[in-house]
Amino acid sequence: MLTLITGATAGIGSVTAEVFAENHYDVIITGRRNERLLELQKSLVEKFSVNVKILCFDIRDRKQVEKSLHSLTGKWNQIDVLVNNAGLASGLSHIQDGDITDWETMIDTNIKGLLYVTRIIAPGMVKRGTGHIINVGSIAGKEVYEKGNVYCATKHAVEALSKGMRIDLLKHGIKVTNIAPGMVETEFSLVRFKGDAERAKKTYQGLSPLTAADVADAIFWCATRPPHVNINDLLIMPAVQAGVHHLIRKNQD
Ligand code: NDP
Ligand code: 8X3
Repeated sequence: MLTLITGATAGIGSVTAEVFAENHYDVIITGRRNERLLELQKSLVEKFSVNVKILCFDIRDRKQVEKSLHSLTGKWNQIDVLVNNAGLASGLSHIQDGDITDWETMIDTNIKGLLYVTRIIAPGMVKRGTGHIINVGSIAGKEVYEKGNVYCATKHAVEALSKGMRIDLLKHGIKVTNIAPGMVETEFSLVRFKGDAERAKKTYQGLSPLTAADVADAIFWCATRPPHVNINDLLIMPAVQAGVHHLIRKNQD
């Protein structure tokens, strides 16, 4: 069995690659940071004796995505599970103050990048009449919060695309799952706040957020249901979070 995971250089994607490898799947890992991909490849091969292929590309760049994914041949081109995980939030601003470059980065990564990858991988699944696409959405795809405007819009788009893909691919025997996590402690906030570690740390202070391992576990569980079962949509939250507006911190009333 073979799984392709986008955004495997950090956080949810990195641990997801590990969980699939631990369960004897070969994996294709992608991201822009080649050194991290090399480190992960080495560790997965040593620990689990699986085959690991690296594809280093910027998911926003359609030509790079096409060149990388079209380089897959033979058994590497028979992808059973595609985990569309690469994504980010960039900035946190009221709409009237938003940085248009941030908006474009989020739209290009979270929506267009996911589409570029899917457009190349889905036809092979259709041809083989089997496959599973797992899109990493978010609670931000179900609710909207102050200053989250464009990030939330991209994750609403992921949710709509998951629904659309599921309908279009139904007759081809391909499963489509939308995974929607609440707060997960990864590099997400460091990226959102552009390297401001103090601000990123504050996001998780006084609470137990989800870990990347919690989400990876949920992704793997969805991918391993019996053939007649599909998990359409899985909302996974830290126990201290009821929604984007309801979060209990230890130092709060
Ligand atoms: P991380 O920042 O830890 O990981 C993000 C991954 O996405 C990295 O591997 C990064 O790789 C990759 N990525 C980002 N931009 C690009 C790009 N232009 N080209 C290729 N790869 C890219 O964050 P998370 O693990 O938390 O995020 C993973 C997914 O989970 C995202 O879609 C996020 O929106 C979603 N999510 C996160 C939540 C959270 O609270 N953390 C909650 C709900 C959903 P590299 O930089 O090497 O390119
Ligand atoms: C990430 C979760 O609530 O920070 O998708 O938007 S949130």
